[in-house]
Amino acid sequence: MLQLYFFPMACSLSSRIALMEAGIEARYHLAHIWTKKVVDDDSDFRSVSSKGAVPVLVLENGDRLTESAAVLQYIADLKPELGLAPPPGHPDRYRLQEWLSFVGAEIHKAFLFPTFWYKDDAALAKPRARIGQTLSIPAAHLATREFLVGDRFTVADAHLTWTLLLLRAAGVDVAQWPQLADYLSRMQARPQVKAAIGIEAALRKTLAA
Ligand SMILES: N[C@@H](CCC(=O)N[C@@H](CS)C(=O)NCC(=O)O)C(=O)O
Repeated sequence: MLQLYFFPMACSLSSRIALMEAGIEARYHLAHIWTKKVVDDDSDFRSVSSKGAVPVLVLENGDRLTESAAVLQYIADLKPELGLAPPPGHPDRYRLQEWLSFVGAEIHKAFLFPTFWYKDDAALAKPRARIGQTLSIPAAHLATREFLVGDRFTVADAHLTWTLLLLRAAGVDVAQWPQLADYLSRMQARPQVKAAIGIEAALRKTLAA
């Protein structure tokens, strides 16, 4: 069985959404990203991945895969019939990778990561000034489309949904972009997306308490 190391409401939520949308059972291990402890057994998360970051997907053969873009495509390719990623070689596969890179680099690492990890107003001035311009890109794209790639839900939607969920806590009101707000509502209405968020939001509250 696949295993996913995750931290509730962190970027590994996209991988949980992908697994649940694919109907793939997995064992989930909560890895605390600040203490670097695996909560199951208090072991050192860095011995699972030297990056000390979620997601880590442990494959059936024991190999460990990191980086959301790779993990998400791996999960999608386990169930090609569901179309969670366009097939390798299809022109839309590159569109999927384009969006996974954009979400991972331009929204996650350029804005969410420094906001939650550094909390330093001076250091955050430039990321804050830039995030509106960044979000206007998917907003314009989604003005005429239901999903980021093609005409169905893909793992790129799982990843964008996660970032949009966190923006409010990072001080950005997604309602400024009605297309993004509508898109987020549509994504949150998907039963598996809603269930995945419900599980992680509840776990996150337990941790904060
Ligand atoms: N490039 C990686 C970034 C992973 C990442 O930054 N994960 C965060 C949670 S959202 C984390 O575990 N951070 C802990 C750390 O960097 O020490 C990806 O896209 O998966």
